[in-house]
Amino acid sequence: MSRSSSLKLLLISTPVGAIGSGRGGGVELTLTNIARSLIALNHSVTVVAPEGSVLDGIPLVSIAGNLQVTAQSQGRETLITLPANSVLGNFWNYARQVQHDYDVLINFAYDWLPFYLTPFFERPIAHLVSMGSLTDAMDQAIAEVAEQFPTTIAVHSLAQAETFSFRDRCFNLKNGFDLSQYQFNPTSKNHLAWVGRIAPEKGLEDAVAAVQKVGIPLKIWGVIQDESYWNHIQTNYPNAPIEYCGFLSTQDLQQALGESRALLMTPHWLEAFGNVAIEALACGVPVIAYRRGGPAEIVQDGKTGWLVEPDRVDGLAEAISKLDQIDRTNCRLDAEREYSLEAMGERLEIWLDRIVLSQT
Ligand code: HBI
Repeated sequence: MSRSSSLKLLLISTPVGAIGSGRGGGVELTLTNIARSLIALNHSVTVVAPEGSVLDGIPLVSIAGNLQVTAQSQGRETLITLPANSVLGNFWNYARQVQHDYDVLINFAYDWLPFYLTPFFERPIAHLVSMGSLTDAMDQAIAEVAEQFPTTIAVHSLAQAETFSFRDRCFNLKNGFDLSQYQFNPTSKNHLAWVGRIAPEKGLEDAVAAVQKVGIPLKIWGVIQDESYWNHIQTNYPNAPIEYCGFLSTQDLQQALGESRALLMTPHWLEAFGNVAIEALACGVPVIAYRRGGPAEIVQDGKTGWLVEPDRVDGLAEAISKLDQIDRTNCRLDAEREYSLEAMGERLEIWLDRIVLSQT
């Protein structure tokens, strides 16, 4: 039975950065796309986010307070911490007061507080978990919610779910994008692309080693998050045909990315999803990725790109030599079939239906 009525939804954002600042990372784009997808399905959406957030045309409640430290920079034994006057605490104090104006609250923070508070709220809280397992304290907080409210946890990939003990209670939402913002480019110039935070876990040095081997230029876009890592690459590969092209807006990035022969994805950590893989496919750009994490579930080997054994630079080089076998039209079609706002909207309806029905 599918629910025909529209829902009143309160989306509570990540506390690590204002939406539009870039400090929130992938979840800024994810929250915006989920909000747009839900509005297109005639639900009523309000977003709670740190002051300074920008969200065109979507009702926004800006909350003051001190930002949270990012979780991925910490070890498994990391203690749960909150700054004084935490924006996270202020988010959930507000949510507690207004909860009866909504049918479902959706949490986007990878932080202890919203999970701990879930049983104390009278309205259901759905949680979109944005990363794989990182710390013991967070694993326990999420597992307790998964135990007590088994329909409420969503993830971006099966590989991400696999990192948790409650893997069978994760709903695979994947992700979804406004594909009208990405122009299909049937042809390419003679260069490859790498896009992401320039930091060790992203494995840029493998892509550089591969293009040094095959002699095809590599254009690099993204924030230089780890300066010493970037310097290490330039020192170790002085003759590699690489060019750093800065950090671009979505509009400019998709224009530049679309001219590439392929996107190389070389993560050394488990990417929960890999948003940039969809952005490439939407422009008709094949993806060559390590068979690891979210990208391994996105790339259709031999059809929309090539999957390579993890950390094998020779495998990357071999995949690059086989790019002519990939039809760029298939890349765009796959993005439209599986990763459009409409396709994600269908998955959102299933997730929310189960939560609402389990309330009755
Ligand atoms: N760290 N503490 C914390 N809370 C978050 O919500 C969070 C984070 N680190 C990264 C992050 N969210 C987003 O960039 C995800 O898209 C990965």
